[in-house]
Amino acid sequence: MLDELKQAVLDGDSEKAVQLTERALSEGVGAEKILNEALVAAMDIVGKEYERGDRYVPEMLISAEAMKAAMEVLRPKLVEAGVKARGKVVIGTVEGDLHDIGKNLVAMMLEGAGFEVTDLGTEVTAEKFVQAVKEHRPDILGMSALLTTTMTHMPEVIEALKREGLRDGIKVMVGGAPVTQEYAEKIGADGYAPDAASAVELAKQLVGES
Ligand code: B12
Repeated sequence: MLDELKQAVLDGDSEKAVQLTERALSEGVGAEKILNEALVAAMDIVGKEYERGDRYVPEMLISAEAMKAAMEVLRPKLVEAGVKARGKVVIGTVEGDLHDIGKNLVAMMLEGAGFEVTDLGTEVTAEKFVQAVKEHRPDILGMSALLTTTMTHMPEVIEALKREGLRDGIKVMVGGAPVTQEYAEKIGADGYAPDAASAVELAKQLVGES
C-alpha cells in the first residue's frame, strides 16, 4: 500500500494519495512510516528526476500538491505521535514582491522532506520576518525574490535580524531567479539554491544533516 501511495504522489494524484493515506492509517500503519516510506520517498524521487531534467516544474508542482494533500491527513497523527520534524523553516517572498510560485514549490518540497514549514506568503517586510523568527524560532529563514528591485530587501532583513540579536541563532537561505550564489555571499546569507530540489539539499546541510 505504501508503494501505491508513493506512486500516487509521483503521479500527482491528490485524491488517491489522500485515500491511501487514510486507508494506511486505518489499517494501523504508523504515521511516521507513511511519511518516510511513501511521501518523503516519493518527493525524493521527484527532486532527483527534476535535477536530471526528467521532470518539469508543473509536474513537480502536481506531485507536491498530492504530497501536501496527504500531509493534511497525516499531520495531526504526526503531532500526536510526537514525531520531530527535521528542522523548522520560516519562508516568505520579500517586500514589494508578489511572485510566489517558486517559493511555494520550495516550501512544499521542504515539507515533503520532513521539515516543518511556516509560509509567511508574499510581500513580507523585514519587520514581519523578524516577528516570525521571534515567534517560531526556526532553524532556517528562507527568502525568495523574483525582481531585481526587490532582492535588495534581503540584506535589510539580515540586518534587522542582527539588530534584534537573532542572526546567530538561525541560518538564512535565499533564492529566486535574479538571486545568485555571489549575491548570497555578498549579503551574508548562509546559502543559496537555484531550485526547489537543491533547496532541500541545502536545508539539510544547514541543519547539519548531510
Ligand atoms: C509568473 C510571473 C508573474 C506572476 C506571478 C504570479 C505568482 N503568483 O507568482 C505575475 C503576473 C503576478 C507577475 C507580476 C510581475 N512580474 Co513577473 N514573472 C512571472 C514569470 C513569468 C514566472 C515566475 C515563476 O513563477 N517561475 C517558476 C518558478 C518555479 O521559478 P522561480 O520563481 O525562479 O523559483 C525557483 C527558484 O528560483 C528557486 N527559488 C525561488 N524562491 C526561493 C527561495 C529560496 C529560499 C530558495 C533556496 C530557492 C528559491 O526555487 C524555485 C523552484 O524551483 C517570470 C519570468 C521567469 N521566467 O522567471 C516573470 C518575472 C519574474 N516578472 C517580472 C516582472 C517585471 C513583473 C512585474 C513587475 C510586471 C509588471 N510590470 O507589472 C510584476 C511585479 C509584481 C510584483 N510586485 O511582484 C520580470 C522580472 C525582471 C527583473 N529582473 O526584475 C520577469 C523575470 C519577467 C521578465 N522577463 O521580464 N509575474
